[in-house]
Amino acid sequence: MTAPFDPPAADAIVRGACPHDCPDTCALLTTVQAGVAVKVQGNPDHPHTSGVLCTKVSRYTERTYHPDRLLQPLRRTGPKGFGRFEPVGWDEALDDIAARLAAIALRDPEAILPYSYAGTMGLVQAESMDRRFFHKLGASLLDRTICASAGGEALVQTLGGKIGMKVEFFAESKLILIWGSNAITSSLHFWRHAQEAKRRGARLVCIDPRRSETAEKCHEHIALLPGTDAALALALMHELIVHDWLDHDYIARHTLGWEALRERALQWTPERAAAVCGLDAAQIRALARDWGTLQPAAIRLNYGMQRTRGGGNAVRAIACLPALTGAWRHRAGGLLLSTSGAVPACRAALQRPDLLGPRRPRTINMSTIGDDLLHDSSPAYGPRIEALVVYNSNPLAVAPESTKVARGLAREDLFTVVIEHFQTDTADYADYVLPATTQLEHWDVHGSYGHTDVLLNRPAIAPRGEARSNAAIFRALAQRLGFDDPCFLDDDYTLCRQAFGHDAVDFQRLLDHGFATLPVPDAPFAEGHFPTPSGRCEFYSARLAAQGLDGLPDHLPNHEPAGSSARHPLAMISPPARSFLNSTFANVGSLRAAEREPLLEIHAGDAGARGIADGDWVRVFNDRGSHRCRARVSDRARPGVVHGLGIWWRKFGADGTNVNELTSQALTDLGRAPTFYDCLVEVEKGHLHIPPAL
Ligand SMILES: Nc1nc2c(c(=O)[nH]1)N[C@H]1C(S)=C(S)[C@@H](COP(=O)(O)OP(=O)(O)OC[C@H]3O[C@@H](n4cnc5c(=O)[nH]c(N)nc54)[C@H](O)[C@@H]3O)O[C@H]1N2
Ligand SMILES: Nc1nc2c(c(=O)[nH]1)N[C@H]1C(S)=C(S)[C@@H](COP(=O)(O)OP(=O)(O)OC[C@H]3O[C@@H](n4cnc5c(=O)[nH]c(N)nc54)[C@H](O)[C@@H]3O)O[C@H]1N2
Ligand code: SF4
Ligand SMILES: [Mo]
Repeated sequence: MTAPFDPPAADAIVRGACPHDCPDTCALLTTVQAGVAVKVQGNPDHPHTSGVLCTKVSRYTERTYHPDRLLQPLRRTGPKGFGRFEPVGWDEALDDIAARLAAIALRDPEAILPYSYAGTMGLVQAESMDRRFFHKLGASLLDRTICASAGGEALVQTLGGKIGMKVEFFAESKLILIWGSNAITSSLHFWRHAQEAKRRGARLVCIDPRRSETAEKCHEHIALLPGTDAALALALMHELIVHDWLDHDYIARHTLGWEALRERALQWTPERAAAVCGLDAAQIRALARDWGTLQPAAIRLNYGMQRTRGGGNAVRAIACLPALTGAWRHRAGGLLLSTSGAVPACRAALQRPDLLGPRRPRTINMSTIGDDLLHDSSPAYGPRIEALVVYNSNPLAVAPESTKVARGLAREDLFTVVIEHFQTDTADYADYVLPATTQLEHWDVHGSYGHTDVLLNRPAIAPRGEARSNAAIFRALAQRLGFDDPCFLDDDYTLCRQAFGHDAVDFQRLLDHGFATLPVPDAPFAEGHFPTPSGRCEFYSARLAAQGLDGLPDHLPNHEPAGSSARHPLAMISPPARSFLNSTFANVGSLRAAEREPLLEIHAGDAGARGIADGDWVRVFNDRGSHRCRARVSDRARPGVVHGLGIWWRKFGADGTNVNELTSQALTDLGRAPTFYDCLVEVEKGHLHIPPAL
């Protein structure tokens, strides 16, 4: 089926969806004049968006018409990493890429690795034709763990799925714990509901090592040490038990493993947790009293707190709290980490894993791409990676331990294709760079992980230059490799129509309005009905126990616990800078100007002890690497913890690095996820270097 129409010929306002990896998934309205997008705004008809976009996406035309947009295919002419390329025609590029991939596939298709994440979250441009292509090829599979899999796995084990409160009902809560999330930065529309609750008298508490923009606007800030959240949650349970702030009826009817959890929690006095978390026991007691006595009480948990070794266990422990007090009985009570489980996506139809046939390729974890690119062939490992096809991601900037990623990408025997909007750090290492369309130029459909609507994105303008959509590029490669299954002919619009079950989403409604609301209950667990094997909130997980893991949540100390190394005494976390979205937008002038330069926030005591003054250049280092940036002496940092705000492109950094030079490839307890915020460093005053690019 072909698209009912192309981008509008006349002036128009076109409905779309924000493609970015952000829980808010806003509905967009793009104003087009004479084929040019002149303005991108929030759709006022979409309740979650309410006509409001974040600063980043309000500047979307600046990104789309950026003078550095990639507009034609490029072939490398200089050494890898130097970013020297020449233009080449699409046919020539695609023919050569297809021939190179075919030759490798003939020897062993598992030597080919796709590498993608959520540059766009659209179901079509992120996980449809690309997956069909790699399934048919028999390439290695990619374990997409870089963001959310520790918390996601924990939620599935405890509640049974990635479901939770509806975000709009936070406005009715009386107590909101914002736990491991800088909501003002990363989920603005949730924050609007929290503000509404505050106006109605709710108490807001932020649990975060950093005094973030959000923490300073809450009634209370609990600045625990990174990776100690499970200890805090267990001590809260201790207090709920001791004071009998429990909903015994809810516990008896809707939970599993209460006696065992009770015994575990009773070992966690506030004093014990306070010592682990670097807090006052009184602060923990007061928080427990709030949670035990105020209703409706809600937790906005977010992914920031699961990026340490015990991140999965921490989410398990926190996810037990609403069941203990019966918070789920209210629609304004409970917990929200992700709503993605409610999206009725037909992934098998889009991705066609059946194209693998009987083959079962190995799976490579994207979070250890540094090690994997340097791994030799072996019977246990399989073949050395010979070809890497990167799209919707910038691994050199965002994956941990970037020295290794850079060494891997620099391998002369690695064939690398990068499909991108811009010449990113990763693209500098490509053999071919292919220009991709942006959200204003292609069709797509979107679910959300922060609300329960689905959205359609129509193209507002024609593709700029010679850009093609991801799906179109993989269609063209499939054709060259002779993949003749009819599914390789599906165009982008047809893929949109295949994305949702017809019963679940009325596609005509999406065409007419741009969004549709899913039929999800207001209070999902008011009467239990958890989608776990037992139908209960599983404090104790037999599934985890069967894997040889602890069936109960516990505090697992960091791989690199604060205070455990004399050489690297400071714990570093690297949460996002407000004006960037991961590494996206780091090259948009106005947004980069707002962030100015890579920064390290450091407490006055830690700075003073090292002779560092505000604004000094510093070197942050550990055994994995070294990164130069500007010190900001600030009470946003607590003693012993520093913050390297991310994620800058390395090439904009003072010495061609970013914070991921320091982070490690060690993984979390559950979900095989990275531990970006479990990282010890030392900081010294830097003497040299005037940054060239600033
Ligand atoms: N502007 C902007 N918005 C974004 C993004 C962005 O890069 N920029 N990224 C998007 C993406 S990909 C994601 S996954 C989401 C992430 O969104 P969230 O999961 O809400 O996380 P962040 O806003 O990154 O905030 C994480 C917070 O966790 C804190 N933190 C660090 N370690 C710990 C810890 O051990 N315990 C606790 N309790 N807190 C800790 C950090 O200081 C930080 O304030 O945001 C999305 N939205
Ligand atoms: N130190 C540290 N590292 C982190 C984090 C952290 O907090 N600290 N956060 C982690 C998290 S939560 C995440 S989700 C990852 C994010 O990692 P990535 O998913 O790699 O995110 P981005 O850096 O935004 O890179 C996305 C790229 O996709 C491109 N893109 C966008 N749309 C399209 C399209 O339609 N087609 C193609 N071909 N390309 C497109 C963009 O131009 C951009 O360069 O980073 C992780 N890395
Ligand atoms: S990045 Fe998030 S807040 Fe900004 S427009 Fe997109 S969905 Fe909305
Ligand atoms: Mo993420």
